[in-house]
Amino acid sequence: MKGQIFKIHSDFYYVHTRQGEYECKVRDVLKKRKDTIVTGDFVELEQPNENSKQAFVSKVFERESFIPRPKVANVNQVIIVSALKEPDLDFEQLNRYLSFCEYYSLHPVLCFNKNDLEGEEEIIAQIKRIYEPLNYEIVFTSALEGNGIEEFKALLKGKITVLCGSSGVGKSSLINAIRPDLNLKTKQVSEKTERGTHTTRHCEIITIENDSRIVDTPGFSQLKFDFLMPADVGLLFREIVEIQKQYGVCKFSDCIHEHETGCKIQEHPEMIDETRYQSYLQFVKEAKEYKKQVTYSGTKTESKSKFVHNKQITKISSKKRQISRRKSNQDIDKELNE
Ligand SMILES: Nc1nc2c(ncn2[C@@H]2O[C@H](COP(=O)(O)OP(=O)(O)OP(=O)(O)O)[C@@H](O)[C@H]2O)c(=O)[nH]1
Ligand SMILES: [Mg+2]
Ligand SMILES: [Zn+2]
Repeated sequence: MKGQIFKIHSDFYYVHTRQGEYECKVRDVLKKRKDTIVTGDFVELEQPNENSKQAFVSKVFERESFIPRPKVANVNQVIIVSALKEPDLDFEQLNRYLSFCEYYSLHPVLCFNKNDLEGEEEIIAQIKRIYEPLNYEIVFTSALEGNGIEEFKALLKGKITVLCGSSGVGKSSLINAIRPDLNLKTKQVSEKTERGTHTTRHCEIITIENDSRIVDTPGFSQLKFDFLMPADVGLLFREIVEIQKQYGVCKFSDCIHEHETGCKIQEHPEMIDETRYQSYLQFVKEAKEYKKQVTYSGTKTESKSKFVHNKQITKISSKKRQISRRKSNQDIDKELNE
């Protein structure tokens, strides 16, 4: 029997199958390999007793996608939720989510919530000006008044969607708007800290309808671009890729489009919005700091790589990252390299 893990709780794995939900343990052979099973994994179940709703996970199928924080497999869409107002739209955060989607090859949709508030015309015009030419899918909603909610719901059909976005933008409210019976908790004074532990601990796939599933989490919010080479950051910006397609590549192959001569990106400032370029520079800065750390610790970058827009991105191996990170007393996020 095949199924999908929708929740993991201590040693129990909850699996959704055509025959209903099963509470499972994992066969010991699978346990030996660390981190083998995460929420979203498709698995094979063995039923010791036909009438029981308990079973064993005996096999894990290959993943189509993986997000490291929180760990979720097989997600095929990310809805990046922002508020038009309250809190103010943070373009850098939005671009960060977008670039992560590009990096993980996940389909992003931009959702701008709270469109019931007054005086938003200017920001809406700015959003359209920046993101429509980049061909990102955009939806404007109000979880409170119901604007755009049908459209939002339609986006979920046939997909496993992760909702990400800063605290207070209305992610849980949006889910409640399409499924009021779920009655998810929304903004409470103490929610922020609680939510932190909640999302990392119990990341759960909620079934909205038969073929619509959603994960309510802040997504990869804390991540920085400190795991790739500065010259590869441009591959995560569609307009930069487009400029090079139209006007050719920069003079230097490791150009980071900052102050170099013969840089096609700097020759065509009209092709990239200023807020996008500023976000780009910030991500390059993060990648540069990391490169410096790696160089300082006397290690070289590794040949492990990944393809984005058919171009190879160099990744720094987990071993090398550990060495330099230990130096700076930071957490190690091995999953990034999986
Ligand atoms: N005016 C207006 N307020 C909204 C809308 N959606 C949500 N809110 C309010 O915004 C606040 C935050 O909403 P939540 O749904 O808790 O936000 P969240 O994104 O889940 O936040 P975290 O769980 O902390 O990440 C609540 O007070 C909601 O009532 C909307 O469309 N319009
Ligand atoms: Mg919430
Ligand atoms: Zn350049």
